[in-house]
Amino acid sequence: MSSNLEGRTAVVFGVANKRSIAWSIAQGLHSAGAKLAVTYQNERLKLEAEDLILSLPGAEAFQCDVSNDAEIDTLFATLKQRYGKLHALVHSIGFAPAAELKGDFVNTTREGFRIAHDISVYSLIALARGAAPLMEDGGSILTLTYYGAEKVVPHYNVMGVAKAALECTVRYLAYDLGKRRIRVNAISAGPIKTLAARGIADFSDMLKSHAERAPLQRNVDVNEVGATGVFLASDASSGITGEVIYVDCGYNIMGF
Ligand code: NAD
Ligand code: 0WE
Repeated sequence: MSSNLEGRTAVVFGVANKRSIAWSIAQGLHSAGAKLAVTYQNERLKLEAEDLILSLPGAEAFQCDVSNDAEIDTLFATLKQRYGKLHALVHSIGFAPAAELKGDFVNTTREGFRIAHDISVYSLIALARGAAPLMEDGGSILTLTYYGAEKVVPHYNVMGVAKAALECTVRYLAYDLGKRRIRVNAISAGPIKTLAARGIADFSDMLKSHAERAPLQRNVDVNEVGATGVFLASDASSGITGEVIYVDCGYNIMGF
């Protein structure tokens, strides 16, 4: 088998279970021939995540809570020791306290705002800084965003503000890291029923109206996001950096 990521090493953050967008990207990278390191957040998710990760031949599992600088440092020291070089990094992490995704945006708390930005935005900067020295041959960093960064999606609230900051962070990192031949991009995915979407009131109604409005008249499949992740990690996208690529069945182009 010869694929476009043969001889490359990638680290993927954000696998919680088999529905995770990170899992779909990890599977895609693995099929394309990449050697994989996959991380999960904590002990609570370990059992389920490790089972999945270790089912990919050659893949290794590591724990890393991105709110903790020491865990990030330890992880990259381990990756350097284990793999030497890194070619791609996937950041598929977002979090705000559940209470912030209910009720009115005007009631966003200082702590809710801080946590959402720390976990969903600052972590990309910290991970990029950790990965860059290992990307000696250049590399590709990608993250996941959502349309609520640009237009109001009721109840997305502080996550919308955090995703706007994330998209801007992608541009600033792309500028900084461009001279080291490291590209940084975001995929703006349409709504997908993952763990992060569970418990969101009216998510099913949202999926329905999304499918009605989108030019392709359906919702996005998680594996379409996975395939775009493989594209952005590979040399096929060598001229693209600082960009937000929509994988949303065209939803974002509609005015009415
Ligand atoms: P998911 O719940 O499977 O993934 C979110 C991941 O974030 C989990 O693996 C969780 O463990 C991880 N995480 C949270 N806090 C962390 C921390 N402190 N340290 C390390 N990891 C932490 O859900 P998903 O839908 O696959 O979400 C992945 C990304 O995709 C998120 O950035 C989300 O905002 C984005 N996204 C999701 C959708 C959707 O509709 N599901 C649409 C567009 C963008
Ligand atoms: O980015 C997301 C989800 C982000 C998310 C989800 C949760 C649920 C559990 C962040 N933090 C938490 N915290 C929790 O405690 N999406 C793009 C999916 C999503 O979430 C929404 C959406 C969509 C779409 C919330 C409200 C409205 C729409």
